[in-house]
Amino acid sequence: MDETIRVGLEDLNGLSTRILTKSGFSDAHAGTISEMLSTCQIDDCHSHGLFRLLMCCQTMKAGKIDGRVLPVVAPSDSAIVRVDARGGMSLLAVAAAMPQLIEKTRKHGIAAMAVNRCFHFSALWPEVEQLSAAGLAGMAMVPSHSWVAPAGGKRGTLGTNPLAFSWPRQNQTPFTFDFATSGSARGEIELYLRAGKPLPEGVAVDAKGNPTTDPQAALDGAMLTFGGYKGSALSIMIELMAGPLIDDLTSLESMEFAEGAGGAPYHGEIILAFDPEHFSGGRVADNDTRAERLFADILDQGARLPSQRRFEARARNISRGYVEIPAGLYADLLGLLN
Ligand code: NDP
Ligand code: PYC
Repeated sequence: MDETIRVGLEDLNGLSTRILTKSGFSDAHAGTISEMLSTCQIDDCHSHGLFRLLMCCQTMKAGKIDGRVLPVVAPSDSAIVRVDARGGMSLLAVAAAMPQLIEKTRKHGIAAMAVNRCFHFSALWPEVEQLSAAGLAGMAMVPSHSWVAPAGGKRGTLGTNPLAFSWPRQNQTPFTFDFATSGSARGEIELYLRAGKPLPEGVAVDAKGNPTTDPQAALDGAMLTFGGYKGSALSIMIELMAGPLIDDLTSLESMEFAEGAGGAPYHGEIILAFDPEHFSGGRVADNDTRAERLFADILDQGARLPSQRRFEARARNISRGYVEIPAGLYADLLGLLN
């Protein structure tokens, strides 16, 4: 990393909250957003840590979000909990519905949360890890804006569409992955732009459809899905599952809704949860042993599990008591307080 500034862990939430409340978010929204940003920053998830304060403030400036609205969780006897974010940021809505999702999953074995009408800027792993912390397996997905070309195309139709999964493990960190179905998150490309560095090959094409490693040309052109037609199909699935399935917008529609204003996309989110107790016929301990054998065989050959880097970063940052962020970003964040 270039020149960096140390931010003490005890200052992380306060800095974010001050910026968010100044920008117009209520204490409740600022609290859940700050918690998410600090959690990501402590794990060195730079594209969705403090950097995303810029997007949150841009979203407020764009004028379509309600920074003070409270979400409404619909009453339901079924395995589906629906929460209407009512045009606010997603996180307060997810927090309001998460206890019901856990309760319904324990009751039915499988349950889902559909979040509607939310602005969305965040990483998904902290949400699925709430499920694995409760002993459940969880998946989450969202569309975004139509920045990503489908395999074989050269025009943005799909979102960067992250998919996250978390599996509970006894007495240790869960097995979790969380990735964009584009070659990288758009936030990552923005970080390359800020650092003045070229992108890896194969992530984007320019506005004429030619491969590019220039971050600005990539942002002006179209991003590509990971894994060719396979990532493209996964991305389309996410559009459908977190869009039409739950009566919410696709990335194309989110982009139209924005009318060229910056900030976070506006759409829905789906979170699915599974209770191993129900699915394994009560043989959770035996099956955990078999899952652990799988993980051990991966590690035994020198491969790493997803999230291992993140858990190591968390341990390091917690033990030293601070995170490091680029000095340029820190200056931009302080600028948001003026
Ligand atoms: P990365 O490519 O950085 O990482 C994706 C996942 O792969 C992580 O779980 C990572 O673990 C794991 N991983 C990376 N390298 C290896 C390896 N060598 N072996 C095994 N596992 C590995 O993520 P993205 O840039 O695609 O996404 C970053 C974040 O952006 C995500 O949290 C996502 O939710 C968020 N995002 C949000 C969007 C939104 O609309 N809200 C849109 C797009 C992305 P580790 O962390 O330990 O490296
Ligand atoms: O990094 O692709 C991204 C992203 C989109 C919305 C929030 N993050």
